[in-house]
Amino acid sequence: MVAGSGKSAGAWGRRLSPAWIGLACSVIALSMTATACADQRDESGTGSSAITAGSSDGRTGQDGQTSGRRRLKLHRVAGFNRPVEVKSAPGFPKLMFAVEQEGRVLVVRRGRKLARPFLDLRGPVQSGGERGLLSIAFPPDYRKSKRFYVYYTDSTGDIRVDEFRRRTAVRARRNSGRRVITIPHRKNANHNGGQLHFLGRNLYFGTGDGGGAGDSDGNAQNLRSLLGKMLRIDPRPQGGSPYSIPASNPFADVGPGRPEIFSWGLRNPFRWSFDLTRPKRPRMIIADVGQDRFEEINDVSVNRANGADFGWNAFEGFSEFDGGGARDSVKPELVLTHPKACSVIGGLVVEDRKLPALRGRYLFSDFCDNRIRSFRPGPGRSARARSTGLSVPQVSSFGANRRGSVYITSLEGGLYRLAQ
Ligand SMILES: [Ca+2]
Repeated sequence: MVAGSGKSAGAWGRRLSPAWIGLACSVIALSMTATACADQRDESGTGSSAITAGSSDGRTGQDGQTSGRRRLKLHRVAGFNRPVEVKSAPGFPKLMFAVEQEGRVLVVRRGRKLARPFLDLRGPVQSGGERGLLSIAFPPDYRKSKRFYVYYTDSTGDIRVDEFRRRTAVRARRNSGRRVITIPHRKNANHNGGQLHFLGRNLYFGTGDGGGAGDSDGNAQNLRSLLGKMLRIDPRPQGGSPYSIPASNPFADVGPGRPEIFSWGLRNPFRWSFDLTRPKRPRMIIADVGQDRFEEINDVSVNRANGADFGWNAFEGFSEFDGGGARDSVKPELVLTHPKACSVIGGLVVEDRKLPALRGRYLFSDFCDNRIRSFRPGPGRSARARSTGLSVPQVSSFGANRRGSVYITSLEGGLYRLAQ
């Protein structure tokens, strides 16, 4: 990242500020005890000012107390080198895959990290700041097809999605790589987006606006650019093409936009997820890192997201940024205000029955604030975030295994499992 330039250069890779270090719960404490440290700011009653409820009048929400009779805890599972994602794979319920920013994917089997990496892409991946290997995704037919996908920045800074195949359950074929899509991204090192998820056979991924600050190139609202977008493709080769376009994409056949575009108006959707609580009505919850004032979390049905404008850079949060206007853009469900928040880290909706305090709630955090918080998502709700009482320094992502157990990664190295 570009040092010392704060928000404009460091969406989620911002350097530690002294104030932040003072407030953070140390990773050593987390690793030595079964119970994570409580968040001091919640106890002091000053923790609510960073959250604004999801309404345009900007009223301030309240952080609640830790919910449930049994306390939530974080168990340290394993350590990695700057983990940025943790994923599970269909058909392999005992495995978790941890993505290291530098370019490796490692396997955790029944709670134990395996020494040999699943995949090592440290050669082609350019890592550092916000760049690196940022995501992995396994399609529903992974067990049979053996195909999976990775999202990374290459030696030029361009964004790449490549396909690989597994050799065994715990080892990929390094030489099976196939380029699916390359998205030019050489101008700035920041805002690379970076998370892949499958819904059915289609692969969705969010890209950043091209970096710098303020989207000075106007990419997010430019329907001829693949930057600042949620994209959707079927990543299997078809008719000589490395991927195909789902017929229901908004610009699949005609229109002003590139056919890969699913949604636009995003700044840097570094972490986002599907909410499959109601499988017939899937939702997308997109945490979009903000500029200098507001972090935002958007919660819409997949149907609504198809062809939707999430506002940037006309709006930052609810506030006009460049132009504003009466456009029909999606407004955030929840906004976090600076300076306490700096880079929202999107999480997931908890489905684990063993986490009754959080079941049905959306977990998230912020890279500077680093408290783990939640709200109840869904249509027609005004989101009210409350604290879990837990903090993870340099929090980088949330993931779940096939049974719904929730995991959290820290750039400091820790992979934690949430328990109650
Ligand atoms: Ca927005």
